[in-house]
Amino acid sequence: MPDLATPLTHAAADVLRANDRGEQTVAAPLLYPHQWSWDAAFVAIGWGTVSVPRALDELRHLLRGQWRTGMIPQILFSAEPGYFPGPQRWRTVGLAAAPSDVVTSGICQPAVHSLAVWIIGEQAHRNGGADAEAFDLFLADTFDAWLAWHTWLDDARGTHPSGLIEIHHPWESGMDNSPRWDAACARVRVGEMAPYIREDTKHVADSGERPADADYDRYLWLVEQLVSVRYDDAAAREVIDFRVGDVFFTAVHALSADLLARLGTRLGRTTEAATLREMAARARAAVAATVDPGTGHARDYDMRAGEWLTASTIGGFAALICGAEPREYTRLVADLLGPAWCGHASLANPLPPTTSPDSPVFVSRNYWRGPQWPVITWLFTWALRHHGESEAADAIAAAGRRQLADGTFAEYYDAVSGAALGSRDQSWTAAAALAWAA
Ligand code: 9YW
Repeated sequence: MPDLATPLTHAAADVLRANDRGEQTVAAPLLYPHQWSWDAAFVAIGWGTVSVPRALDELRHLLRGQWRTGMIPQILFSAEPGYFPGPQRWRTVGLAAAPSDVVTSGICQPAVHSLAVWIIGEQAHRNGGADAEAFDLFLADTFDAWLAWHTWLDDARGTHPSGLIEIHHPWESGMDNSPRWDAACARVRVGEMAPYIREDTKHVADSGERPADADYDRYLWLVEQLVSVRYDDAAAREVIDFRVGDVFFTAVHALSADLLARLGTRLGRTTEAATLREMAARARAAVAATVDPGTGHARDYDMRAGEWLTASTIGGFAALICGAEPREYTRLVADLLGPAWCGHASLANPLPPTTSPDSPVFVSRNYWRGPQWPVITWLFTWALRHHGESEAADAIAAAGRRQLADGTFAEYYDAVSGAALGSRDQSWTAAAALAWAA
């Protein structure tokens, strides 16, 4: 267990408690008053260091939103106001594939959930006793749900010959306005739709920290396109203006599927474990195949235009998440720590910026266009350690903890000035603080 007497972990646990709504934790007070899919996974990891049963409840609640297709949706809506787009825009209620007792959005987010299950399992077994028992029960109960999620990704979103997991909305990447999507977004032709008022800009001091209005027009238009085919995956592949192979999502799917395979083996589900391992191997090979021989970085692929997407972003380091051939892995670690990334002279903290400061599209304070996101930093540190790069993991984790010492638990940080940005008391930032202390 982390030392809860440490002021940072104590404060982090308080943030989770304040954002706790019983079985679900809102992603952030005010700005994100619902349960988000990948936030919930990270938040559950944080809860696991405080209370294993509460961590398991978080994931069970998320699974209440799972679609009959296997998709785990991006948002499970609570009754709290203040977020746009809400259920009226998503129009998922009454769809045969959607759950009948929970209202959700109609897209997904990166599949970090089996990673969370794995980490909570380790914590539970370190604690032993009732925690270990509760975890084992949970795993037996939910294994098929996580399996269905990865199977859906493989079947419905892994059909392209590249083997990359395809996304139909920038929100599915979790990195909304990243320069990763600029070229593909420029090809979205926004049509007629009902007017709307953004809520997000009301909750931040400066709208320059958030996606632009033109981005939101595209986000809303893509929702219209998905609604027009009632979120049918095959039909969406035909109609959607944004159809992109997301290399980071693919890497996360590979890592999680591998970990779920190991959990499946423990349950005696050897056939399913073998299927998951094959899925992971395919996804890992797909990530490796995207590597630009010039930069050594992984690339996303615009399936509509048939073009690589080459912005210099954190997505280029996808192989660090899913693993790669050892020499390649070591080279990427050196690059991440080097002068174009964590070691860039302009950075306030030696942490991965979401876009390289050397890139012409880098903006140090704008959302996914440059700032450092503690939860992404934490994910890289976990993956680096998992793949045997403990020294790099320790160095980045130490800097990550120093960044969080300001006690704001900000959503993201200006990469150059070091200022806290976006929401304060963001749940997954608090979870990162707890996970680093565990
Ligand atoms: C939105 C909740 C979500 C995250 C996303 C992040 C942001 C905005 O906030 O999305 O309206 O969904 O980009 O990764 O899950 O924290």
